[in-house]
Amino acid sequence: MVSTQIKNTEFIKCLKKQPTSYTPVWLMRQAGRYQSEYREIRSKVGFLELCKTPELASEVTVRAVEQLGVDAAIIFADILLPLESMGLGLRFAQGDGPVLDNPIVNVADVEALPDFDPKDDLAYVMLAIEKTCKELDGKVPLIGFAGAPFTLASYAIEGGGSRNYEKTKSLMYREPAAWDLLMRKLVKMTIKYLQAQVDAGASAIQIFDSWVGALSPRDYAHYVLPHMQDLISGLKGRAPIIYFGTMTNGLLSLMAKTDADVLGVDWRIDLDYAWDLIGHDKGIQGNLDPLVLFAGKEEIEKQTRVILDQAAGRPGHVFNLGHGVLPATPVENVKYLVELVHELSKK
Ligand code: 1CP
Repeated sequence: MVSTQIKNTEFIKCLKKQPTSYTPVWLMRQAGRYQSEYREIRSKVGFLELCKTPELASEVTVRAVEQLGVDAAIIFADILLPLESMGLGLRFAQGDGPVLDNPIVNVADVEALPDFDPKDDLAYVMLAIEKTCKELDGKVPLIGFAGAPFTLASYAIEGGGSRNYEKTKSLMYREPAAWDLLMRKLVKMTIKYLQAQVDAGASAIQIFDSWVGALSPRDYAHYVLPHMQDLISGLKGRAPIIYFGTMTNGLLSLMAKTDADVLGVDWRIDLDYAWDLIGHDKGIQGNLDPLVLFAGKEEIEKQTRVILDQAAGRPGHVFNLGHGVLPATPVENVKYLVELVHELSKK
């Protein structure tokens, strides 16, 4: 347990919808391939080895904060790590996405999933968090994270990334009892995992439901929302919670029925309209298109101003991209964006 006093509390205040002196900003995938220092480390160690070596995971986490001047760090890890502990056989194939060699196929596979304790099996994540908090010395708060049950299930069932989620939705529709059991097992594991991250020093939590936008609102309401409500209420009070998804325009008013403090939205919706749908009792995070960082400075400024104008200086807006920084993004544009948000939003 690390109890260093956090110096820059703007991000945490914002998550609690308290007034801040400027709009806090951090970026999903702020540590990654777009940085030459990251590519240098990755030329020597594999991605999983990087995640499992607390010194290195901590180094890339802290470097992103120092390089960009963002208001929060996010621990370098991956949402898929718990699936390895569940025996699904995670690997990252060169140039391709993740592969799970033993995907879930049927009810028996769901029943056989081990009831592991993330505190032990994923101890390397907690060690990386402790080390990172020490390194940061309270400079900015650290975000802990996990995948949401639907997004995790999609990898566990498809055996990797997917376009149409055929196997995932087939199991959901055809084996509702197995689906329900899988969701409940993932919720139970994720509550323990995120609690362990908070105990290790994380000051906030983000739950990534990157692919939940593949569902219709009625299927989300029926097959996923009750589990998200259990997950988030199981964590409530431990640390502020951000619930993020993409392509969620039709789901936002349902996602708002969870106890999340803040919803993360992508760029496919105007921020002011999204906030109306969510309700102003919650905060909002987003929502610049990551591709805008491939544009010139003028365009970046124009689009950043639009988002800040739409947020209208209300407490509870965390500036972020609508999804992660892409590997080919120019580093100088990422730095420029952070400076710009700070400068334009200063009160
Ligand atoms: O070096 C490399 O090539 C690895 C690329 C990479 C990185 C940098 C992967 C593989 N994961 C990560 C780190 C990561 N993943 C972080 C670090 C913290 C930070 O943001 O700086 C986080 C929060 C994640 C979370 C994650 N992993 C998500 C949710 C966010 C999102 O992008 O939607 C998902 C879907 C994953 C799965 C995953 N891991 C890696 C890849 C390439 C993918 C996506 C594959 C796919 O499209 O299905």
